[in-house]
Amino acid sequence: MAALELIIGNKNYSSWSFRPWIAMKVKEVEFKETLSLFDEATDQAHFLEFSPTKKVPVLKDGETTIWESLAILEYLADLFPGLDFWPKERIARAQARSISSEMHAGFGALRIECSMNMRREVRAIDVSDAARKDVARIEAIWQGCLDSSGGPFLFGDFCNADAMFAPVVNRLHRYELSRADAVTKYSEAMTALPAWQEWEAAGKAEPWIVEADEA
Ligand SMILES: N[C@@H](CCC(=O)N[C@@H](CS)C(=O)NCC(=O)O)C(=O)O
Repeated sequence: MAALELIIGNKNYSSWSFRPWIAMKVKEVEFKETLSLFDEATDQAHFLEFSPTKKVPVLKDGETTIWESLAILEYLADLFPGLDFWPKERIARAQARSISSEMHAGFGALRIECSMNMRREVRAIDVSDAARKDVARIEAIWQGCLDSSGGPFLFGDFCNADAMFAPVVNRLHRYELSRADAVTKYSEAMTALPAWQEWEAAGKAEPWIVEADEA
């Protein structure tokens, strides 16, 4: 098997990069990590050298390029069927895919107003009604999943759905957006992961400031 390479942006802000990265770490998949930094001056023109959309993350498997975080997670599930990137059980798997698609396509207000920011001080900001609705929907998803599975992750063991929601744990905490029980419990499980802690420590140590992501 060719070596896998995951190309990501920085760790402090790049929430889409974080998703496949944490899934691969938790599932102990070996990969080469390549950081390709954002460059506001050129609008990331250099991303076009490896990414058809000029966005990160990108997974390279030999000559093959896979882009879009959710497609990367699907590819990993195909590549490593024994690692349960999706839940084993068919209905749970369908639900995990439903909420992952919802995350991939939605929650725009929350994502735009409250960028993932690993080193941000914990401080509330004024957010729109749309962002509040996003938070309420996330609380309901997490509560429903934890009730059904018994936790500690959305479908019991960590799976791709958890990878898709991982950056939201940072947002709800850093912008003081929720006090729901499900959020507290789920955030405890997520932030206890060595993979989470590795990413967060690396993000905090980065020197780069992206003004647009500093709410
Ligand atoms: N839908 C894409 C979103 C990727 C995305 O927006 N990535 C950001 C970084 S987190 C990016 O590369 N931005 C650079 C740009 O838009 O120029 C995915 O799921 O991978």
